[in-house]
Amino acid sequence: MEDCIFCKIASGEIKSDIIYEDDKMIFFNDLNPTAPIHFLAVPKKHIRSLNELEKEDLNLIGEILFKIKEYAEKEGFAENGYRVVNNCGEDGLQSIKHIHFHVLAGKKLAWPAG
Ligand code: DGP
Repeated sequence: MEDCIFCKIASGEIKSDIIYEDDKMIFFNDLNPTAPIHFLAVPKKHIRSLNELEKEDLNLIGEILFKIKEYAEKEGFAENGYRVVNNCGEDGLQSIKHIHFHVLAGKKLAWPAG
């Protein structure tokens, strides 16, 4: 996807604060963090939003969630807990049209959202 900022981050064209990467996904710190720990977990494959998810992508999404869990354990914030958020579409306030999961941790988070 030529004009996708997250594709450009994944390809290295745009620099970001990468905290984890493999052949399928990339994790990097959010530009505008709203918690002491706030990073984005992003598949390298360009999927526009949750609405465009196909059955063939299910393993990929499962692997991303599993890697978030492993990362939380490794970094020591799994025990206190964390939040994984996907914003989808206009009402969901999705600003970047490449599916991503916000991971928030490091404080007692507020709820409800909305
Ligand atoms: P949303 O699409 O609303 O779920 O959130 C997109 C998030 O992406 C937002 O919290 C800010 C972050 N973001 C946007 N552009 C960049 C960027 O160039 N680098 C980084 N690290 N984060 C970005």
